[in-house]
Amino acid sequence: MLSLLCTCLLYTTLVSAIPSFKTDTPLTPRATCDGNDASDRSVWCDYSLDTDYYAGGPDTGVTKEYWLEVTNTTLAPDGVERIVLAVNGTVPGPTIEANWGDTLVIHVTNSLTANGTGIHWHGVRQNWTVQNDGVPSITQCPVAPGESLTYTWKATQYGTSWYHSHYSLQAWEGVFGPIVIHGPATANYDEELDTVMITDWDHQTADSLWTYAQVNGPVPMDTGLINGMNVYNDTGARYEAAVTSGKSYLLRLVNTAIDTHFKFSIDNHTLTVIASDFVPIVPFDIDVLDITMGQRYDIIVTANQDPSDYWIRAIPQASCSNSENADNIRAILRYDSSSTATPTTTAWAANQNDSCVDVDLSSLVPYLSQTVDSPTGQDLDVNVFVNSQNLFRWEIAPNSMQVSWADPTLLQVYEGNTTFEADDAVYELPDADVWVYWVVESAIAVPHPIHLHGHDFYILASSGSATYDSSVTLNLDNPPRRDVANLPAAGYLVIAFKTDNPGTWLMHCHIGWHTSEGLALQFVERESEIAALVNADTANATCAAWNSWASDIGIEEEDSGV
Ligand SMILES: *[C@@H]1O[C@H](CO)[C@@H](O)[C@H](O)[C@H]1NC(C)=O
Ligand SMILES: *[C@@H]1O[C@H](CO)[C@@H](O)[C@H](O)[C@H]1NC(C)=O
Ligand SMILES: *[C@@H]1O[C@H](CO)[C@@H](O)[C@H](O)[C@H]1NC(C)=O
Ligand SMILES: *[C@@H]1O[C@H](CO)[C@@H](O)[C@H](O)[C@H]1NC(C)=O
Ligand SMILES: *[C@@H]1O[C@H](CO)[C@@H](O)[C@H](O)[C@H]1NC(C)=O
Ligand SMILES: *[C@@H]1O[C@H](CO)[C@@H](O)[C@H](O)[C@H]1NC(C)=O
Ligand SMILES: *[C@@H]1O[C@H](CO)[C@@H](O)[C@H](O)[C@H]1NC(C)=O
Ligand SMILES: *[C@@H]1O[C@H](CO)[C@@H](O)[C@H](O)[C@H]1NC(C)=O
Ligand SMILES: *[C@@H]1O[C@H](CO)[C@@H](O)[C@H](O)[C@H]1NC(C)=O
Ligand SMILES: [Cu+2]
Repeated sequence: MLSLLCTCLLYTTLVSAIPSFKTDTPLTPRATCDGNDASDRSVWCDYSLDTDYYAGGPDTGVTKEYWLEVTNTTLAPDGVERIVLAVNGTVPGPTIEANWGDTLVIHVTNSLTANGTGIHWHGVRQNWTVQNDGVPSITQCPVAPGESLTYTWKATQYGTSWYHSHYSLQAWEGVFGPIVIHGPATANYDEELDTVMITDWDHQTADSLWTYAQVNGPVPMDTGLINGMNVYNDTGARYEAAVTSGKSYLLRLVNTAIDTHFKFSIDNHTLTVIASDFVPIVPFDIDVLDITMGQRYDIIVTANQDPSDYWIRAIPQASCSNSENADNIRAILRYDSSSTATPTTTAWAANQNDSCVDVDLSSLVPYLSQTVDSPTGQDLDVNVFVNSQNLFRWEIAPNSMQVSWADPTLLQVYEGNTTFEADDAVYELPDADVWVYWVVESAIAVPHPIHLHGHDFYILASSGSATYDSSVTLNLDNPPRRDVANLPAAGYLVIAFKTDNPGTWLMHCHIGWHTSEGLALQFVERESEIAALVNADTANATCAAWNSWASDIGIEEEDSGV
C-alpha cells in the first residue's frame, strides 16, 4: 500500500517553506495519515474525530487537481446498449479522492453537442465558496458545449459523497461519480473496498422518459445498477467485491437513483454504520439499511461468515419506487476472488418489510456533538398540481421553482438586482450566525428526500402520517445531522442550520423528476457579504459562452432550470 504518511505533519512543520499551490498525483490506492492505522482509526495526524470540523481542521497545503470530461457515448452497463452521458466515458465516472484539509481544483470540460452542464459536489459545504457549487441558474450559467469551467473548493469535511450534473436530468443519464475524502473513522477496519454506488436504470434515456413523468407521474424503471453493472435477460455482469476471511472493510455506500429508495444488505453479514452523509456517528449495527436518494452511509463489513459467496442486494421499495426488476439488483461478496459460483444465500428477514423511511433517527447520533440554539422557523408546504399544459408540477411553500439558466441568482446578487420573481422561490436570510429551521410538510402520501446545499442540517423532528403543530418537541441536543433526509409520506420533517455560509443555496427534493418539476427553493444567505465572494470574470465568461451557444441552437428550457 502506498503510504502518504505524515503529509499533515509535514505541512504543519514546513508550511512556510512550501508554495501555497502544489499539485499532487491522485492517491493510489488509498491514503492514510500519521497515527491512523487498522488499530486506531480515530486519529488523523494532529487531528481526530474530536476536531470541530465546522470551526476549523487541517489545512494540508496540498492541492489535488482533476480533469473531468462530460461525454456522450454508448455503453451496456447491464448488457443492454443505450446512449449514456458519462464522465470520462464511464458510469460511474472517476473517483475524486483527497485528504481532509486538501484543496480540490477540478477542471470540467463539456464535450457534449446538445446539452449544457454544471457539476455539483454533493454535500460539500463550499465554505465561503458558493460560486463552486455547480448549479446552473443558481450559482452559474450552464457550461456550453466545447467549454470548460474550473471548480475550486476545500475539503473541510471527510467521508463519502458523489458529484453529479445539476443540469436538467443529465445526472441520471450517467453524469456522476464518487467523492472520497480520507479522514478518521468512529470504528476500526483493516482495509477499504471500492465505493458502492447504487442506482435505478432504464434502457431508455431519462430525457426520453421526461414526458411520461410529467404526464403520468412515477416512471417504472427497467432495473438498477451497482457500480455501473448488473445482469439483464442473462446478459451483462455483476459487480463483485473480494474479501479475505477474518478481515474488516470500510464500504462507502451512495444512492444515486432518480426515483428509487433502496434497502441495502449483504446476506448473512451485519453492517456496522459509522457515518451518515459527511457526519461521523456513534457506530450502530443493522442487517438491512434504508438509503434514499442522495444519501450516503459509511459501513464496516467484517468477513466473519463461512468462506463462501454472498448476495449483496439493493432492493427498491415498492411503497415509493417503481421497478420492474426489484429482486435482481445484486452484486456478489466473494471470500475467494477466483470463485465464479452463483451465490445461493437467502436475504435477511427484515428485507420482507417494504417501506420508504429513514433509518430510525435515534440510531443517528453524531460523534461530534453539536447543539442547536434558539432556532426560528417557517412552515413550507409541499404540494403537487397540474399546470396549464396539463403537466405535473411540484411546489414547496407557495412556489414551484422556475429559474433561468442564463440568469443565475449569484450574478443577480453580484449586480445588486434583488427584484426576485415569485417563481425564483427565494427566501432571504440576512442575519449572520443565527439558527433557522424549516418545517417541510406534505399531506400527500409520497416521501421526498430533502437535500440542502452549503450546509449540514440538523433533524429536529420528523414523522410520517402526522401533522406538525406547536406541541411537537424539537430535539436541539445533538440531533441527527446530515445533508439529505426523508420527508416521510403524509408527514413532516423539521430541519435546522446555522447561517454561517454566505451564498445563494438550493434546497430541493432529490427525486430527479421532482427537482425538474419545481420541488425546490433557494435562499440568499447574508446577501450583503456575497458579492465579495464572486469572481465576475469567470461567471461572465461562462454566461457569455452559454448565451451565444443557446441562441444559435434555440434551446428551450422545459423544466425548473435546476
Ligand atoms: C469557513 O470560512 C470562513 C471564512 O473564510 C472561516 O472563518 C472558517 O474558518 C472556515 N471554516 C472551516 C471549517 O474551514
Ligand atoms: C479524464 O479524461 C481527461 C481527458 O479528457 C484526462 O485528461 C483525465 O486525466 C481523465 N481524468 C481522470 C480522473 O481519469
Ligand atoms: C448524444 O448523441 C446522440 C446521437 O448522436 C444525439 O442524438 C444526442 O443529441 C447527443 N446528446 C448530447 C447531450 O450531446
Ligand atoms: C439534453 O440532450 C438530450 C439528448 O441527449 C435531449 O433530449 C435533451 O432535450 C437535452 N436537454 C436539455 C435541457 O438541453
Ligand atoms: C428481455 O426479455 C424479455 C422476455 O423475453 C423481452 O420481452 C425483452 O424484450 C428483453 N429485453 C431486452 C432489453 O433484451
Ligand atoms: C447464512 O445464514 C443462514 C441463516 O442463519 C444459514 O442457514 C446459512 O447457512 C448461512 N449461509 C452461509 C453461506 O453461511
Ligand atoms: C417494518 O418497518 C416499519 C417502518 O420502519 C417498522 O416500524 C417495523 O417495525 C418494521 N417491521 C419489521 C418486522 O422489521
Ligand atoms: C433582475 O432580475 C429579474 C429576474 O429575477 C429580471 O427579470 C430582470 O430583468 C433583472 N433586472 C436587471 C436590471 O438585470
Ligand atoms: C459582468 O457582467 C455584468 C452584466 O453584464 C457587468 O455589470 C459586469 O461589469 C461584468 N463584470 C466583469 C468583471 O466583466
Ligand atoms: Cu420529491
